[in-house]
Amino acid sequence: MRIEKLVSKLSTSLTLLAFIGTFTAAHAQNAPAPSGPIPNARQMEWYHREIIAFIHFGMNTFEGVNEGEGKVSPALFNPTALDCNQWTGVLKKAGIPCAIFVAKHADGFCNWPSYYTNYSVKNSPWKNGQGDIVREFTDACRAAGIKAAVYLGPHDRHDARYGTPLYADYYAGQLSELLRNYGPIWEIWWDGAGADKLTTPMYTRWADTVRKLQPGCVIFGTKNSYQFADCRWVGNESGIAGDPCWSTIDPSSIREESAHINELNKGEIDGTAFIPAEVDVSIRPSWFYHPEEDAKVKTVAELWDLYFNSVGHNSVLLLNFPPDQRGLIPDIDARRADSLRQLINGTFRTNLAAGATIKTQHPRGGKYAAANMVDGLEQTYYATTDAFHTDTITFNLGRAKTFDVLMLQEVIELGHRTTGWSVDYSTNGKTWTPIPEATGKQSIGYKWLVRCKPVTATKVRLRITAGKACPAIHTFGIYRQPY
Ligand code: IPT
Repeated sequence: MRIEKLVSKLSTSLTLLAFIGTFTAAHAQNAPAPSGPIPNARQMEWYHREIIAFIHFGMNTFEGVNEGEGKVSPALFNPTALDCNQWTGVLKKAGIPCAIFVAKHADGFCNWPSYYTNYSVKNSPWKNGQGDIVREFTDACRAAGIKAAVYLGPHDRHDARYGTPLYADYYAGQLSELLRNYGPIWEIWWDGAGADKLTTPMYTRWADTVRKLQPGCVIFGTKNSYQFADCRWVGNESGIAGDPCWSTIDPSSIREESAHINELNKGEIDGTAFIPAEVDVSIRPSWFYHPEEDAKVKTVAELWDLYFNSVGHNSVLLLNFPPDQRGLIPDIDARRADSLRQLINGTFRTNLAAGATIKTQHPRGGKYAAANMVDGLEQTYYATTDAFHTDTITFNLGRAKTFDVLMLQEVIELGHRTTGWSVDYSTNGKTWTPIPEATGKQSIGYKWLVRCKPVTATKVRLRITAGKACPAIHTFGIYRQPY
């Protein structure tokens, strides 16, 4: 009797298990399959930063140049009021979640007391040679909840080992110092500038060091470090990612950089690797601080343009804030960063499409509901059935609404899917007018933003084409800029 009961219980459990198994499989089966190259976990974390601060500070700040030769004495290096907490205060207020500090630029001067060279802060008058800016920077970042990252210039004009096999040891030693002793480092920057004597075998060794010591560290790779790049250069230093801007690219375009500036800028739809663009640009004309540029700090309108041309083009904005000779980010730069944040938050606070009644042509059904596009949630999305690579999605706004910004996000974890899209609007629900700025677009990726002349509409319609796989849309948003 007892055994019978047990057997019956067991068989019920087995049936239940089998049911759960079938259900899970059916559910998983229903999820759109990834298409083409897809991002890794580091790249997904990187995308979510949206803006990263670049901090160029070093001997160049005191020499008054941008590309020092590494010949001046460390005696010249003497910030009078250096305060990394001031930097992180500025960044935190501006909502910038990650900062890349230039530990060593091409002049070879090290902002930390490296064991491997005398050309560093340890031979400067600053703090009587007892200081370590990488320490102060990483401590300040930790205290402010900002992700610390470093630029360790591969090119080195000071060190005699540059261009010899010994340089590989030198650089590996410095990399270990930076990646072992300062807590989590979220990105390492391998500038391609002047890096022509650096070979892929060298980078292979250094990349091993990075992966071993800091598995979550994003690598900005250029030229011969192409195989290790999590993100690529965008082909200019003026803050402009292409339209379209695919995250996919042929890695050889990164290796042979100068002949492929256009590919770096726009990506390649059929590229074999997933290496999105990081858009490096300075808030001032130069990378390093020069007093004569105090009147040339980018205006809020210019920063707003940069935001749309980088974050709004499926890329991450790497915006440089160079501290001055005191070792502080000037007030004017801080105020501009602040205004940019206010503009971003003010614009994207309310999605005017939230609550819309949505009609689509080829809904996949199940948990891939159309309403997911306007729910503001990270995990949910809309997809069509696998059989259809096009859709027309109509958002009935319920009443006339005015907007001048559009946002689209696709599920980039599943690869680039959308290859064409346009947005139209209607005021009577019957006839449609194209929004010129949002017509004939191509890529979406993690995020695509468009500004347009103000549009007042009761309905908005997204027409979408996907090349190789059904579209999977995470967000559709319409917004009004706050002025
Ligand atoms: C340019 C490098 O060639 C490229 O690899 C990348 O590192 C880029 O800088 C970063 O801005 S050189 C520059 C003078 C255009």
